Formats: sequence, structure tokens, C-alpha cells
Amino acid sequence: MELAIIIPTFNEAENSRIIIPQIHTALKTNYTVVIVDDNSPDGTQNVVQELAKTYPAKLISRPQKSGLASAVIEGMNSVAADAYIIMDADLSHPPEMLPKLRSQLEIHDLVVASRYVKGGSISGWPLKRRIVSRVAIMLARPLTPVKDVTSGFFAIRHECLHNVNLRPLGFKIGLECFVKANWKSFSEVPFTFTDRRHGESKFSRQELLAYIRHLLHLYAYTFGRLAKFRIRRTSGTS
Ligand SMILES: Nc1nc2c(ncn2[C@@H]2O[C@H](COP(=O)(O)OP(=O)(O)O)[C@@H](O)[C@H]2O)c(=O)[nH]1
Ligand SMILES: [Mg+2]
Repeated sequence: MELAIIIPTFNEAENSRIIIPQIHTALKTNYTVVIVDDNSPDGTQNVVQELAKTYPAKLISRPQKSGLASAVIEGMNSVAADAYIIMDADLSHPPEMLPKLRSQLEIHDLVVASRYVKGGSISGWPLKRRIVSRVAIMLARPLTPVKDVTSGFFAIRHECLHNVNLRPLGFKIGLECFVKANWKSFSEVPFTFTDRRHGESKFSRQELLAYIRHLLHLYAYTFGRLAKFRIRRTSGTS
């Protein structure tokens, strides 16, 4: 199975220098790292181009900061792969988990690295961010059986996204895929999320508002589809 590891970056020069070799140590073969960078002023692109001489890495360069979700979608559209693994650059998502995600992809269409199943945890987040995360998860509960709905570390087979219209809204491209993609089986594997050591978080109050808008869109999408399905059944068409 050929994997594309999709990593959105904005000002992640230091982390990119660390994560690309770590991914290679974890996976060795049959993968390409796709870094989608939004013209980071800290020289992320130079670092990636330099490392691409040694490692299977590809840089997608965008002219300006345009959001995490749209970067991931652009990354997925830029490469041919049997499956994608989406992760952050900041080492919160440990590359040592990648072999586990790859082996689970042989069994399941969707594999989520999860902070909220037995054995998963979060290290280094202040209480406020933990509470925000819990509330965010509760609000999305009716949309998907995935427990860690806001996880940004997940793997999905390419075929599950065929004819799926992913909207580049906000930060939570995982939730967008969990709700809309055509997956038949999924698993959640526990991991410990560690807060970033280098660089700054791009998560902001604005992203929280974008999350609420995203939820409204997904509720309309899910329950609109359900209503259409019911109408079709009662009127006898298929
Ligand atoms: N290309 C791109 N990457 C982004 C953008 N916003 C965030 N990222 C990247 O998305 C990942 C997650 O962002 P991060 O700031 O760590 O968010 P947090 O973990 O929720 O605090 C990191 O690799 C960021 O560099 C963006 O607008 N464009
Ligand atoms: Mg982070």
C-alpha cells in the first residue's frame, strides 16, 4: 500500500527538520511526505526542499496562509496514493505511531489516532484547552461514532473519498472526513498527544467560531441526507 503523509505547515521550519527524518525511520518505504506550506516566513520551505534531496518528501507551496483544512485537501489532491495519513508538523502526533496506522489500514478504511479511547491521553495542555476540547467533542457526538472527533491525526483509504465533496472549512478536516467519507469500518488507536515544544499554535478564537460554523454545516448535511432518504423510502423510489 502506497501512503501519502499529508502535513499542513505554517512556520514549522524547526519541526519540519525533525519530523521528516522521524517519519522515514518509522516507515522506511512506500510513502511520500507531502508538506503543504503557506509561504511561511520562517523558511519552512527551504528546510523541506533541502530534506527532499534525501527523503521522499514533496513540497506544495501556497502563496498565503489559507487554513489547515484547505491545505490538507490540496495535499491529498496533489499526489497519487492508496491511502492518506494526515498529521500535524509540530510533533504532537508522534511519527512512531505511523506503522500502527499503516497496519490498521490493511483492515479498516479509516483509522483514527485517538486521545479519547482507553490508553489515549493529552500531555501539556492547560485546563482551559482541555475543557474546550471536551465540549467540542460533545457537540459533534451525534455526527459520527468516532470518539476523538477533533483528532487531526488519522488515516483514510483513497477510495473512501471518491466523489466526496470535502469543504475546506476551518481546522477540523478529520471531522469532515469522518462524517462525509464512504468508509465501511474504522478503528481508533490510542496515543498520547504532546503539546508542541517548538513554534506557536495557530489555533485561535477565530478557529473556534469556524468550528461552530463547520458543525452547523455538518448537521445540515447529515440530517438533510437522512430526511431525503426517508422521503425516498416512503415514496417507494430507490
Ligand atoms: N498550510 C497551513 N498549515 C496550517 C495552517 N494553520 C495551521 N497549520 C498547521 O496545522 C498543524 C496544526 O496547527 P497547530 O498550530 O499545531 O494547532 P493546534 O495543535 O491545534 O494548536 C500544524 O502543522 C500547523 O503548522 C494554515 O493556515 N495553513
Ligand atoms: Mg499543534
